[in-house]
Amino acid sequence: MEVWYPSHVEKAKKAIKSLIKTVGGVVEIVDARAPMATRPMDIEPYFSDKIRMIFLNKTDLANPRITSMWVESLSKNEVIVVSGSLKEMRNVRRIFDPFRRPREINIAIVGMPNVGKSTLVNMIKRRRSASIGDKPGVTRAVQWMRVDDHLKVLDTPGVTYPRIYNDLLYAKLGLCNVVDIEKVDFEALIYYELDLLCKTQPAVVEKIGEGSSIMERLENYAKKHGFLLRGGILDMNRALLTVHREITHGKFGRVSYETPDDYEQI
Ligand SMILES: Nc1nc2c(ncn2[C@@H]2O[C@H](COP(=O)(O)OP(=O)(O)O)[C@@H](O)[C@H]2O)c(=O)[nH]1
Ligand SMILES: [Mg+2]
Repeated sequence: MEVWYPSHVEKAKKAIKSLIKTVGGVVEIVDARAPMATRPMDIEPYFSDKIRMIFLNKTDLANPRITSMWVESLSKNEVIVVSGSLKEMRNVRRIFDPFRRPREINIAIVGMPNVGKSTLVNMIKRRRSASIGDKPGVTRAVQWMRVDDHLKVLDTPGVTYPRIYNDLLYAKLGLCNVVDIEKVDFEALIYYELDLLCKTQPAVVEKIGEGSSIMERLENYAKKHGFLLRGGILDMNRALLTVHREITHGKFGRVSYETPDDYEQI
């Protein structure tokens, strides 16, 4: 499997490295449906002297039982582990409670594409309308948002990119929308996704439609939805893309794509 976004990876890593220098704490946002696959592992060495939090976001889409397993298993290290759904959260500031110290602390948010970094930043911004610059009149690349008297958050989250080295990881990242479906061979990616679900979550695949194979199920799905091309041919691409969107947006239920046990066996 090819490395995805090869040039961005190094650039993003460099940017995060310098961003991290200015903070005392880091929130790593991951997707609760695949917390390990979406974890920004290769930049974690930069965080050794920081207060670290892993925030499992999008719990509204994940299997709650598996999310609890992940929180427990990730908490074994010296990391604060929190789970939740930014979409459903009322008081977003509470995410930062574990960082509170008597003196002021600055925090950076990092994570892979689409995990919810901007959502979190915007939620903080909405609470405190003005972001605060370093010094007035000085050109600055960095903006801080004050959460309260003791806590400031960097308003430019660090984007990290996965190094994709196998089909399984690629499928998980596709299912978490970390991989932009419009920038890749979506047909191949969605088949990897469905293959993963067939093996681990057959009940989800059954919801696509009747059939003894994925292809047959997709055909029935296309028929049921009237996805037809000129001449009455089934529009299978549209079926694939719609199924992908419905699965990843929770229309087929709350599904997790990996459990801690998948990793302990290695
Ligand atoms: N279902 C669900 N969607 C979320 C949640 N948090 C963010 N999203 C959605 O995920 C998508 C990506 O979020 P965004 O903040 O842009 O991610 P970023 O790329 O990390 O900045 C958006 O469509 C958000 O509305 C959540 O807790 N649950
Ligand atoms: Mg963003």
